[in-house]
Amino acid sequence: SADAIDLLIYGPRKPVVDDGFAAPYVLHRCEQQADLDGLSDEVRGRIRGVAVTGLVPTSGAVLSRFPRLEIVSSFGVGYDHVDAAWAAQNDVVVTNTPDVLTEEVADTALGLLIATLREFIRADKYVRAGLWASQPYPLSVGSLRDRKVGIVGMGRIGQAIARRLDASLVPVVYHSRKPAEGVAYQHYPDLIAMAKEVDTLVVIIPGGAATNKLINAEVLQALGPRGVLINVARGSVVDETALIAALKSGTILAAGLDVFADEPNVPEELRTLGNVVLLPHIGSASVVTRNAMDQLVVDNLKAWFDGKPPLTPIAETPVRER
Ligand code: 8YV
Repeated sequence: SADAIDLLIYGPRKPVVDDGFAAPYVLHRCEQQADLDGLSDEVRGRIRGVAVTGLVPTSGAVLSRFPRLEIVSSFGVGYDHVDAAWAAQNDVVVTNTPDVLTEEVADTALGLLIATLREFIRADKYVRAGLWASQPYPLSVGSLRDRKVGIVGMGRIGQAIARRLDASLVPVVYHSRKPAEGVAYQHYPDLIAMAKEVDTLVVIIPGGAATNKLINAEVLQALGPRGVLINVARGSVVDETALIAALKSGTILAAGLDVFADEPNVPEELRTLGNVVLLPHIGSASVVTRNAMDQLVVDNLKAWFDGKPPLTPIAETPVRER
C-alpha cells in the first residue's frame, strides 16, 4: 500500500528483529551480499531503512543500491563494517547498539583476563583428563594480584572494565588519543610509553583504519616477558602475525582473545599454542544482552519512522531535529 515502509534485514536471522515489525512495515531479507542481487529494482527503490543484523560488510557500494535510504540500524556497538563516511555524505543516519552490552562485554573482558592468567581452561582439561589424581595442577605463573593494567580505549566499556579492576584492587591506566572526560585514571597519549609501564593490556577500542594493527611488534616488545594481552575489541586492532611470534618467543607471556583478524578463521598456529585462551567472539553473546541489542535495532528504526530522532545515532551522523 501507499503508506508501506519497506525495510531490508541484512545479515543473520534475528527473531526479535524479524518479529519486531507489523504493518505498515514490510520486511525484505538478505543474509549476505550475494543475496542483494535477488532484490528487484522495484523493491530496491522502495527500501527506506536497513537493519544490519551482524558483521556483514556494508559498504557505500552496498548502501547506494537503495536510492530512498534514510537510516541504517546496525547491530553491535562497533560499526567498522558500515561505511559511516558514505552515510554522512549521503544524509543517511546510522545507529548502533551501545550501552545495553557495556556490562556484559566488561564481564567477558575480566573473565577472559582471569582465565588467561590463572589458566582456567587448561586446568579444566586437566580435571577432565583424569590427571588430578596423579598430581596437583601446577601453580600458575600468571596472577591478577601483581599486575598493572593498561586499558587501550576508555569509552563506555573501557570504563566498565576499569571499575571491575578497581573492585579487584588492580591499578589501572589507559591509552586513548584524547583523555576521556570524567576519568581519573592516568592517561598515556603514547601507547609505547604505557606498554613499558604496565604488564597487561586490555584492548577495547573501535576497529577500522584508524586503529589497524595498533598493537604491533613494538608494543608487544615494550609490554615485555610478563606481558598479557586481552582483546575484546576487533581483531584488526592487533597485528596477529606479530602476536603469534611474540607468544612463541616469550616476548610476552600469554594472550586472551575474543576477536580475530579473519573471523571465523583462527590461524592454526594460534590454535596450537598453550599460552592463549581463545573465544569465538562471544563478548556480548548472552541471550539477555543479545535480545536487548536486537530490540534496540528495532527501536531505532521505529523511532525514525515515527518522525522522532533515532535513539542511538553514531557520532558521524548526529541526532537531527525532525
Ligand atoms: C557482536 C560486537 O558480536 O557489539 C559489537 O561491536 O562485536 C558484538 O556485540 C558483533 O556485532 C557481531 O554481530
